[in-house]
Amino acid sequence: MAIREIIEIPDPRLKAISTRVEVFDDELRTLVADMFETMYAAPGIGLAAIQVGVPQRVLVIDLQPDDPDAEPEECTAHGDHKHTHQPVKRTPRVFINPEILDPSEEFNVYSEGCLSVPEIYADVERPARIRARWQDLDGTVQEEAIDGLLATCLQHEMDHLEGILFIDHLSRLKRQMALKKLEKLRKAA
Ligand code: GNR
Ligand code: NI
Repeated sequence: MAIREIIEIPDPRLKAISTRVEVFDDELRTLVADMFETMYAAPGIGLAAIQVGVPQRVLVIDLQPDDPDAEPEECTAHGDHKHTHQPVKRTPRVFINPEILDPSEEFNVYSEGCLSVPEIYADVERPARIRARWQDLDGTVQEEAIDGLLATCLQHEMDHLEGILFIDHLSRLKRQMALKKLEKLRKAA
C-alpha cells in the first residue's frame, strides 16, 4: 500500500469525467487500498480516484476515520476525573460505478470541505435521501437507501466523477470569495 498525492485546484484533471470500471482485478484492489491509506492519512471522510489522478469511477468513504489500532487514550479534559476514550471503529466502504436513484425532494445543508480545495468550507444543499446502486470490489451490484452524512458525502464524491467540485454549487460571488481565500492561504504558507 502507498499514500498517493492528492491533486488540488486548479489542476485541470479535477475537471475530467471519469470512466466506468470494467475490469475487477488486482490493479483495482491496489488502487482502492492506496485510496483508503491516502484518505485516512489526509485525513478525510471520502476520496474519489480522480483526486489521486486516476480518472476511474471509484470512490472510498469512511465517516469514522479514527485509527482502530490506536490505544485507548487517557483523557483529563473534564477535570481531574480520569477516563479513556475508545477510538472509533473504522467502517470502510467502496463504491464502484455508483449511480443515484430517486433522490428525495427534501434537501439537507451541510458545511462541506474537499481535500482538493484545502481549508475552504461552505454550505451545500443536496437531496437528503437517495437510493444508491454501485458495484463492490468483486463487481457484484449492491443497492441501498442512504441518508444523513453518508448521502451528502456520496453525492460529493460522485460529483468528482463528473469533474464537479463542491464550490461549483456556490453562487459566483461565494465561489470567488472561496478561491480568493484559498489564494491568500497559499501565499501565507
Ligand atoms: O473529508 C471530506 N469531508 C467532507 C465534509 C463534508 C462533505 C463532504 C466531504 S468529503 C471530504 C473529502 C473529499 O474531498 N472527498 O472528495
Ligand atoms: Ni472532494
